[in-house]
Amino acid sequence: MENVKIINFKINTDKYGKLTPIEQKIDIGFNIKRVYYIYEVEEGVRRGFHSHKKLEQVLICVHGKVKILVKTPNEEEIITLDNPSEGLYIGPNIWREMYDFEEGAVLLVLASDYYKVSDYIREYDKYEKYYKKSKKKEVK
Ligand code: T46
Repeated sequence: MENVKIINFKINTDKYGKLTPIEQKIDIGFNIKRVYYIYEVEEGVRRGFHSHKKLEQVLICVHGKVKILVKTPNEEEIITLDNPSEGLYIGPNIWREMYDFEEGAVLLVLASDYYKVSDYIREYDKYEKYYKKSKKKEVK
């Protein structure tokens, strides 16, 4: 779907285990200004429920398993992340929810900007309006 894609990172396997490098501008199309990770999420918890105006991010489940719902007013998709060599790119203007965190799961996020409260849209009806307005602007 628009502004969402899976990125497959390189895996270096040898007799000592596996190593996956991630390099800015090579594996990730944006400059990484922030890294955070979500962990110790209890069973039944659903997080997210927002969209970003400008922020680009790549989500990587470095341990365990988690489901990500990505949604626009026109389409939606559920992606299971359970592979540390796979990233989910989510660009601007996409509603997201994260749920079904497996016990011990760690969701690592690479972000294109610092934490800015003003970039969040946390109510779905406001997001829908913002999305439709920005699509109209694109057509002009
Ligand atoms: C996103 C999904 C995938 C900070 O202080 N700095 C930060 O960089 C972040 C991301 C959060 N926070 C604070 C703000 C809240 O008090 O940490 C608390 C939890 O954040 P939030 O409720 O926004 O977490 P999620 O899991 O709903 O969403 C996060 C990101 O905020 C968001 O950008 O796309 O993960």
